[in-house]
This record gives sequence, C-alpha cells and structure tokens, in this order.
Amino acid sequence: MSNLREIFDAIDTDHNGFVDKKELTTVVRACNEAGMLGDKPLSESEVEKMAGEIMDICDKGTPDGKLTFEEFQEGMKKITK
Ligand SMILES: [Ca+2]
Repeated sequence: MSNLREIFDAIDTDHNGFVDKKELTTVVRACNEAGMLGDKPLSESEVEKMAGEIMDICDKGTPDGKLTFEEFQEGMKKITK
C-alpha cells in the first residue's frame, strides 16, 4: 500500500467513506496480530485503547466518532511526525 488514500480505503471496509472506531479497531488488531506494533503483542483491551487514541487524534474536523479522509490525513501527519 503506497499512499494514504489506499490505506484509508483499505481501513474503510464497508466503503461508506468514513472510518469509524470499529474499523480502526479491526486494523489495529490486524497490525497487532501481524507483529507490527512491537515485540510484545497487545491485549485486546490495549488494542481498543490504541484505536481510541488514534480516533481522538484524528477526529478533529467534526468530532463525531468517524473519520473523513481529510481527518485521517491530518491525523496521520500528527502521528507520524
Ligand atoms: Ca466505514
């Protein structure tokens, strides 16, 4: 996956144009299971906590619990800085 748009579309599994907490949790869990989040796997509650933190960082445009592509893009700039 080469760009944010592709990543966003991959996370938006129901393709409604928004990424919600459930979709974020799914992707964090998948990264966790793939060993991408460090040596020690996260517990399920840690996975949910991390998804919540990503949501909090990204969901700034309209804080409604779902991310537009623009919110996701801005959030990723903050996270990857
Ligand atoms: Ca969605």
